[in-house]
Amino acid sequence: MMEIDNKELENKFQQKIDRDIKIEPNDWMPDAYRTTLIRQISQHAHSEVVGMLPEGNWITRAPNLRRKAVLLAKVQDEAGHGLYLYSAAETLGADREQTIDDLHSGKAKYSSIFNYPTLTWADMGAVGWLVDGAAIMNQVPLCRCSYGPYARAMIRVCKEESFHQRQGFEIMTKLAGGAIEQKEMAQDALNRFWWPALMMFGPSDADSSHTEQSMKWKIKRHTNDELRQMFVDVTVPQIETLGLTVPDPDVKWNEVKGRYDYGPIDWDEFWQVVGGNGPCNKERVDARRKAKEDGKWVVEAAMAFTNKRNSKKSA
Ligand code: FAQ
Repeated sequence: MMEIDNKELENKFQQKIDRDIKIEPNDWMPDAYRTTLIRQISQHAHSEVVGMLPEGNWITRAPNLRRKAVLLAKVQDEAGHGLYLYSAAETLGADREQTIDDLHSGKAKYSSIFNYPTLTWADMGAVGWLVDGAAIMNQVPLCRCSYGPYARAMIRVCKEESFHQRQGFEIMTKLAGGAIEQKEMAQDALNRFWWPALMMFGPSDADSSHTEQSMKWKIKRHTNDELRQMFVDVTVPQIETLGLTVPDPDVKWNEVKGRYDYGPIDWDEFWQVVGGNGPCNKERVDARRKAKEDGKWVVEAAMAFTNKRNSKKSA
């Protein structure tokens, strides 16, 4: 009997998805839909928060006050994105503390891209342009995700990411049009971030364990490879506009398919980084753990203050 009820609920649920009706926190949903969303949204939240580290590294070293103010604002935006996303995961019943502990214990994933170091100022340009550019490509379709709170959070996030992408492109434009040394710095940053940016979209469709089901549930609207291709198609002409060289000799316009072909991705490197063995994985997780430790007294003080106020109120 129970099984028949569940089947019926599942059918109704899928019909709603097929009719593009949003699923809201109190609506019935299959356990696996809830689990998938908690997984994806919390990984996304962690990515935003860990993503503050490679750029935070440059706030004190930005070349002038204007650059410093812009970078500071961008990094603060990422913190905000993390907060919306942790809240969205909470609407599904996730416990925020547990979610964050999972990041700190190395159990939870976050985007591979943030395990690469940011070595020069040009990396701030490359991260804004390529990493935020890839993030937008992936997140604009998430504004139409079937889960209401996630979709609505994405609308604001995408507006901000679009500002981030432009500030990165502006840095690259300045450097690419500057002295020879500056242009070389821009090219070097592009060389180092190009392949990791392509990997951000996730494994190839053949190796993506979640895509098929997530597409049926309209959590994902495109496959990883489709989004990666769209990114290559918009970014290659931008590289040409900057007067830089695409760091892949196989990139070539394919007249028949109406898109760029590109060379093979080093999936071994991707899985190594996802598995915790990238250049900065340890440093990133250690930094987040330390931030929690160092901020403990603030949380304790805030809790003590709230408790005191509540007991006064009830007295
Ligand atoms: N890194 O079956 P799929 C940003 C894992 S935000 C690490 O294809 P799915 C803003 C995946 O979790 C960037 N792990 O998985 C910013 C799964 O493992 P699991 C983050 C990855 O979920 C800019 C396994 O591989 N954006 O940049 C990665 O269907 C600048 C199999 O993969 C989001 O999180 C990866 N790149 O598709 C901040 C967007 N790719 O969980 C600061 C939301 C895959 O089974 C500065 N997320 N894996 O153990 C998504 O759209 C999807 O989750 C994908 C992966 C597309 C990332």
